[in-house]
Amino acid sequence: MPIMLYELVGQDEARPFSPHCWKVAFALAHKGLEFTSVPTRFGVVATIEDGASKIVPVIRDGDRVVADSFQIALYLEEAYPEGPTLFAGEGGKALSRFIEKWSIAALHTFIGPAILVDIHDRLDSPDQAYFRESREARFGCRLEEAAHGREARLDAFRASLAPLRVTLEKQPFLGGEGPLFADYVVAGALQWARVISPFRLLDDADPVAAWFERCLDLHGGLGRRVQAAA
Ligand SMILES: N[C@@H](CCC(=O)N[C@@H](CS)C(=O)NCC(=O)O)C(=O)O
Repeated sequence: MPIMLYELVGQDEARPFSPHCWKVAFALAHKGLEFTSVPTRFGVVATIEDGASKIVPVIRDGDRVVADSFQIALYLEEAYPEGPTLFAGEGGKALSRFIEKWSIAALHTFIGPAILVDIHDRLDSPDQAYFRESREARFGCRLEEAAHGREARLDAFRASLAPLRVTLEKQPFLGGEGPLFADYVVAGALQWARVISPFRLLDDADPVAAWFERCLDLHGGLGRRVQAAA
């Protein structure tokens, strides 16, 4: 039986948008594993798999239920050693942790506020109320205020991607010649915005944009199965 991946969706079940769920979808495909996406709305996240987790992604693989994108990647690496590696060894696991933290600090802190209203508008109405209340409490302001001025902050965001840019000018993937989980961590953040928001994060001429396009091409174009939000 294919692995089940609980993925966050809004009004359109065919458009999973969570960055962390995308990391796992890419990781499953990287390992050559079939999976079934289980569209999951905010309102039911806490009830899936008898309340196994308050957040998604969650996977069920036979008897095993695993939550959290990084834990899932570690699980896949251990359970499916015959598939292509996600980490290229213990050092790669530690370095991927750094990339995860950097991605949260450099990408999520800009992308999250910038696309809050776009996410809200694409949720179904019970989820919209939950999302507004929980995110306004988290950000300490209205969703609209958190997103306000995103165009003015865009140049600084693009400049902050310099470590990624100079690396990807020298090699096709963060993993080197081919992708590793570190690529999916960063690509998941960019895919979050691509799927849920018409706000364009990257300049087309940026080597980061070229790398992201390569990531979208991987695994039979998995990332392109969902078109960019219009
Ligand atoms: N560290 C976790 C973070 C997962 C996470 O934040 N998931 C969000 C969606 S992107 C969630 O499920 N939120 C539920 C909620 O806000 O109620 C991971 O890497 O999987």
